Amino acid sequence: MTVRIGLIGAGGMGRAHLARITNELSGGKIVAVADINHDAAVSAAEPYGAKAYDSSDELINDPDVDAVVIATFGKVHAPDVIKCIEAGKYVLCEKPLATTAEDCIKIMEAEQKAGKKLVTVGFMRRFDAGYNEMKSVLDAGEHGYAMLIHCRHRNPSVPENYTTRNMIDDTAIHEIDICRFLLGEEIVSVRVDTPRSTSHRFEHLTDPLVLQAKTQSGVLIDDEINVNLQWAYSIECELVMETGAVRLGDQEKIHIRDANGNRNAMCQSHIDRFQAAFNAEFQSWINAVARDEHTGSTSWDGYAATSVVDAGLESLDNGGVEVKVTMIDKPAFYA
Ligand code: ISE
Repeated sequence: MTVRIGLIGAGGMGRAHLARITNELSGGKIVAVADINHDAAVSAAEPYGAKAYDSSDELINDPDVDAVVIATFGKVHAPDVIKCIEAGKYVLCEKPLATTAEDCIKIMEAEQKAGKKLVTVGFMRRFDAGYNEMKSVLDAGEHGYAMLIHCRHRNPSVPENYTTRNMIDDTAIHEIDICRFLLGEEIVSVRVDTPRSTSHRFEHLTDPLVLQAKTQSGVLIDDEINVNLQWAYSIECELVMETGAVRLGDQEKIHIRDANGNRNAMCQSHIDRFQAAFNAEFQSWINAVARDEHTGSTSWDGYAATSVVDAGLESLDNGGVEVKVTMIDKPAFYA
């Protein structure tokens, strides 16, 4: 079966997904694109012979659309995700699932009413080979249990409309999710510190930040969020167990050795660094939809990440105090 896919949101990320589904993956076909900017919808849809819609409602209700990818801004995700659920369609929604915990709860309620897991959140790192190997090493248990995770999330630069809050709700949200994935437990408290800022930032930013989080079993996570590095997109992660540590590779393809030293090229964007993970995520989703099954992170994962983000933002607003993460009990549906 070919899965007929509709995309909502024809920005850079959405277009990258259109290209991967068409050129790099199998089993999926782009049949419709919706964007409130009519010209953007038309120009994104045209190369794929897809229909262009100005409204997400039309796309979700189109009987030719089997499943939906949402790549709009986080603030407008919730109503579209709920409409997809009500239409009985699988939906892969870019992170964050929603920008408030209340909206994530509404999504979970709609999904439970539908009686079927239909929502996958675009936490693509769960499909990254390196993180999966790290998880296998931890789960094998040979080195004891996890005690610490050291993370670095470094972007070369960010646009002027990016805010200090985005360092948590748009950037660190990836570490929040991947640490939950690696450890298989929830984060219970968060604090955010503000070291000296780089001169390479827009004046309104406080950059870098350091987010520290504690999990149910007491694992301490530290995350350097540093978004005006200038020289690379660099993601690091080291998980420290009792008798060993496992570190994420740099994913370098080659090393050059010459009179200037031994070096490898650095990635410059998340699309570059996580290309293989995005492809694996989307291929897995297309295959699962064709089998009428769910894959990847759930609405619960989206809710948990947003709840931790909320605590992080509260800490940022209150001078770095430790803030408890408040969450509802996990519904059995997501066990
Ligand atoms: C962006 O939205 C992403 O998802 C990237 O993975 C992250 O590195 C970047 O900071 C975000 O703005």
